[in-house]
Amino acid sequence: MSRLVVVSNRIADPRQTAAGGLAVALAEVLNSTGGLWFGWSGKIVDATEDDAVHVQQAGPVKLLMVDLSQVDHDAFYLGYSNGVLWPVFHYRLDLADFDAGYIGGYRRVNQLFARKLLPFLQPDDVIWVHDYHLIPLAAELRALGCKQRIGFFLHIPLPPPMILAAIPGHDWLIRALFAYDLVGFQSRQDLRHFGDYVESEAKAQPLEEHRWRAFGRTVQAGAFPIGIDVQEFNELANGSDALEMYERMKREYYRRKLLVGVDRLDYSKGLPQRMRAFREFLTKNPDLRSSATLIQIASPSRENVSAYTDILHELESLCGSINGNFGDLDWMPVRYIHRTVARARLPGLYRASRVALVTPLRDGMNLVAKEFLAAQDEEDPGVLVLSRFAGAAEQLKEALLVNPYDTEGTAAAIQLALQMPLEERRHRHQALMRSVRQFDVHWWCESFLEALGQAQAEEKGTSWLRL
Ligand code: GDG
Repeated sequence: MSRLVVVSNRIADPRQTAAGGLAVALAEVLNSTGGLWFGWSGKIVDATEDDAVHVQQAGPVKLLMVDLSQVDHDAFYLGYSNGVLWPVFHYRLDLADFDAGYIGGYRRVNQLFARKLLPFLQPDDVIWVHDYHLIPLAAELRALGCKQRIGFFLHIPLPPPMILAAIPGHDWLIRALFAYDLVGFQSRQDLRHFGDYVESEAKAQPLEEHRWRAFGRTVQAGAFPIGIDVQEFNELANGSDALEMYERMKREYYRRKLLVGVDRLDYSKGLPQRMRAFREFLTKNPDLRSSATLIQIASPSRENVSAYTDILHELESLCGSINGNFGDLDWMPVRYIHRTVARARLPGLYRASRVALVTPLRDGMNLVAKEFLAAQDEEDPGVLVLSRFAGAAEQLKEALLVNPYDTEGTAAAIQLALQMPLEERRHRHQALMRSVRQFDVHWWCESFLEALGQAQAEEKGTSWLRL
C-alpha cells in the first residue's frame, strides 16, 4: 500500500482523544502506511523569521508543520478562506468580504505549502488534501513537477453555479480542482452542483459517470459522506467522564426533558433561528413549558472575524430574552454555554438528552447529528431534529427533518420530538443507526482512498497550470 500524505490547514496529534473522529480515522491509515500529515502549526511568526518545516514524530506518523506570517495568515485564513469561501459556500453572499487583496495571500500560502511539502514526497505517495483552504494546492504542486496521485475532499457544501459565480475568480478556483485526480464531496447534491458548474461555466465535457474533461485534464468526482467512528465514540461514552456527565445531568434535570444543541458558534449553524423556534414552542405549549430545558453549547470559533461577533451578540440577547420572559424562580428554559466542553464528556450530555436540535442553515455534513445518535440508549433513545439543509439529511431520513427558516414548523417538530412515544423513537433510532454504522468514518476513508487509487488522470496538456 502506498504511503499516505494528508494535507490540511490544521493538523492534530492522532494519538490524542481530544483530536476527534477525523484524526482518529486518518491516524489508522497514516499509522499503517507510516504516513505524513502536513499543515499549519497554528503559529504566527515575524515574516523575517526562519521558515523551516517543524517535524514531530507521532508514533509512526510524521507531523510536518509550517508557521505563517501575520500578513499571510490574515489574507489566507481570515480573509479568503473564512471571509470569502466559507460564507459563499454556505450560501451567505451577504456576509462575504470580497477584498481584492485576499486572493494573493491565499495563493501565497498554497504555494508555500507546495514548496515546503515537495522535498518530503516520495514517487509513489498518495496525497490527500482537505478542505476549502487548500483548493489550489494540487495545481501548485503540479507546477513544481509533482506527478503523484492527489485527491481533494471538500468538508463544506458546494453551492449551485450562480452562487459560486459571485466569487471574483471563481473560474480560477474551479479550474484548480482539475489538477486533482479525485475530488470528493459530502453529498450527492454538492456533486450535482459541481457537475452543473463545470458543464455550464467551464464547458467541461462529461465522460463516464461523474467524470469530466476540461483544461486538458480529466477529473473524477464523487460523493463520500463523512461519518463518525462509532466504536471510538462508544468507548468514549462508556468512559468515566461521559458517565459522570450523564449522571450529573440526570440528577440536575430529573424533572425535565433535556434538549441539546452542540455547535461551533458559527452563523451557518442557525442558532438564532433555533432559539426563535424554541421560543415559539414555549409560547404555543404553556403546558409543556416547565418540563423542557434547552442546553446549548456554542463553542467559540473564529472570534476575530466580525460576522462571528454579531452572531454572538444576537444569540446572547435571544437567550436572555427567552429566559427573562419564560423563566421562573426554579426553572430557566435555556442554558447557553459559550465554552468548549471536553470531548470525553459530550456523549454523556447527548445520552441524557431526549432531543437534539441540529438545525444548521447549511452544513456540509454535521457530525453532531451522528454523534448524538451513537450516544443514545437504544432501549430508550432520544429524537433527532435535523435541518434538511445539513448534508446529513441525505442519509438520515428517519430524523424529524425541518426547515430551520420555518419557525413554526421547527417549533412543531420540537413538540413532536418531546412527545414521541417510545416505540416510534426506537424504530427511528434503529433505522438511523443502521446508516450511521454502515457509513462510518472508516467507510469514508477507505472508499475515498479506493476511488483515488482507481482514478485515472489523463493529462492532455498543461493549460490548467496557468492559474
Ligand atoms: C466541518 C463541516 C462537516 C462541537 N462543540 C464542541 C465540540 N464539537 C465537535 C462536535 C463535532 C465537531 O466538533 C463539529 O463537527 P460538525 O460536523 O458538526 O461541524 P464543523 O466543525 O463545522 O465541521 C461539517 C465536518 O467538517 C466534517 O467533515 O460535518 O459540515 O462544517 O465532532 O462534537 N467538541 C468538543 N467541545 C465542544 O464544545 N470537544
